[in-house]
Amino acid sequence: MITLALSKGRIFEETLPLLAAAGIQVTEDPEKSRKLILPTNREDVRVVLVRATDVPTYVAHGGADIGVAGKDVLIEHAGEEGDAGLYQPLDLNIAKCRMSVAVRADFDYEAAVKQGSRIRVATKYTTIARQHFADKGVHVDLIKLYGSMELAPLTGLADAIVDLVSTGSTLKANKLVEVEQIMQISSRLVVNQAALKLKREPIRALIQAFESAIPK
Ligand code: PRT
Ligand code: MG
Repeated sequence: MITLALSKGRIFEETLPLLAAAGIQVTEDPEKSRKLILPTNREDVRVVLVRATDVPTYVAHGGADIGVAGKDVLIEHAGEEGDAGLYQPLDLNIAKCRMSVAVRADFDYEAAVKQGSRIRVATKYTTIARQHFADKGVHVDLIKLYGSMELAPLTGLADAIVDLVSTGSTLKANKLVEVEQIMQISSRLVVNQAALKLKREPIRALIQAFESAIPK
């Protein structure tokens, strides 16, 4: 049996065509079912639904053999737990967005950076943010949040946020402006290293099929 860990929503949706290329169809709709283990048309493949941030944990510890996770999630996971046991053979080029710095329109980010003042930055992505500002030589006080980062500059909790942006409409709706792009983000295939040895052939076949179907 091969167990694939996916999160509901955009990663599940955008992984479906890759699975199809491997001849795999998920036979139940996660939006309609309450099941956390979904069967497929192949008796030897099943999908487990987990939170996006839990995918690397499942795969690293063998709760799943393979999984799909955003680069953001993988960097943060490695920052907290290291990346032992996790093999990342493919960038799937799906669930694309970017990691950016955003501020209130009336906050002069460039001036604050130039003056060398301490900037208060709220984010869920503390590993990425810490590294980014360290590389720039900017002093920051990081404030860890678990959601609704946009609120932080609006309430005075922080001067800036580090968050994912795709269309930009969330920032716009909250009157925030993107002042720096830190990195492009897409989702990767992650494989449990022990499973790669023990279930070598079926996993290699999956990796190859996925690779042939990566969107341009
Ligand atoms: O939502 P939930 O709390 O359950 O979990 P999650 O946010 O971890 O999962 P999910 O499914 O939302 O995201 C899974 C992965 O998709 C992330 O790890 C990213 O790699 C990738 N991805 C791609 C995104 C986005 N695009 C994205 N736009 N993840 C989140 N967003 C959010 C962003 O945080 C912001 O709140 O969408 C908002 C901005 O979108 P725009 O279009 O308004 O700019
Ligand atoms: Mg989300």
